[in-house]
Amino acid sequence: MKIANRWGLALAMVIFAGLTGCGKKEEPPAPAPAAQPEVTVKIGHAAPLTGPQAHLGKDNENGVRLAIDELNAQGLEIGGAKVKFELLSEDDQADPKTGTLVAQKLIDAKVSGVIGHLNSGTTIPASKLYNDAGIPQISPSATNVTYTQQGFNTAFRVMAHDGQQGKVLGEFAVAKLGAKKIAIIDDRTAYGQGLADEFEKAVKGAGASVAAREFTNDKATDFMAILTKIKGKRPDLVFYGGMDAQAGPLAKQLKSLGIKAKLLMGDGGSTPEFVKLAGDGAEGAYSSLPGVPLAQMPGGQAFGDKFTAKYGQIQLYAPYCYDAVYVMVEAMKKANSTEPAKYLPELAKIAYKGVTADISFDDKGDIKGGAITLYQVKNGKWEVLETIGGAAPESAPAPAAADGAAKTQ
Ligand code: ABU
Repeated sequence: MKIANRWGLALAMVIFAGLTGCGKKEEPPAPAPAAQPEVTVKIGHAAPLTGPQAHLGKDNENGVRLAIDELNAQGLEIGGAKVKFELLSEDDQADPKTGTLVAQKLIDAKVSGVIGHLNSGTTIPASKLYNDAGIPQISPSATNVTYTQQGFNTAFRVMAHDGQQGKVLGEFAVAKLGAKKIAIIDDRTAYGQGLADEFEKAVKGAGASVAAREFTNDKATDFMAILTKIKGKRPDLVFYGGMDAQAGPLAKQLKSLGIKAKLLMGDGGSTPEFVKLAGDGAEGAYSSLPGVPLAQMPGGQAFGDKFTAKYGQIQLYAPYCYDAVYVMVEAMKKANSTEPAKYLPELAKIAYKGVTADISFDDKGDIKGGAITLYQVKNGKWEVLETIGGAAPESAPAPAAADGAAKTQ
């Protein structure tokens, strides 16, 4: 009986303890860890997305988009918050006035930085607005010298400018192509006229004469009157400062008029679109393009594969747009802030290994050691001739043979 009672008492105690928790107070459940804050960081982009340069504007936009998509997939944390980048892309129509309107729109939308604009004619007036708002701007393609000479600490560019490009083109025309009597045409844009001026200075310095200086505009497609006038001057080289939408028909009309002069252009004509528009007038044309050929860029091959799989053929500046985004975000990471005033000082002193080059800026915001490459259309394709200048990046592969090497496109 005693044993039975003892077991009964023990059982009662177990039940009681189970009901009361052995007299201990029940701990409240641990609070769920606070969800990590997420911030949306707006990156502005502006380029002509309609009109004759829409193919170039979309190319720029896609370069920016590829970088933003990759960065979002990385799930970056900046300043203690998970960061999601959002692309705000605006069509400036390659028009200076529209350029300032869309710049103000991006500023009002509180973008943290701007990649663009594509054209010098829009980049330069927009840069004052970005500077007044303290917003960093990296142009991937505007090459007019003035952009970075206005004293704006917010203005950067990731390719060599037209002071460098015009000099290389002028010396190439005289020393390598043997030009003695030259005709120059430009489209009266900040880029076209600015590059033509730099080219004229360089060819005169190298001992050639300028037999004609003509101009058109960036919407024209009929150049017969200008070319007929130039034909009478019998130049041995025609230089065109402007974009492919004009350079293509101009090359075609040069051929149809039987003008034997060599055709030379800057980066604006250095596209697959030029070859398409010029038809049989494209063969033998020369151009320059800031930077090294895609095959010689440190990350050119990988970038080219990714970009073409997603968006098709590279037109011109897409790799530079991609790098511009990464450079901006690298500065944000270093500052541990996406606020323009906080990451701007880091941007100014950045040293970043991009796909196009090792990128760092001089005190004006221009890329240090920017190269210029010369090309020629051979059998309907742009082929590399030679690269002038540029610092060899540590990670660059050995340069490919000039002939037959892949061009940026
Ligand atoms: N760099 C040629 C095209 C863009 C521009 O500077 O207007």
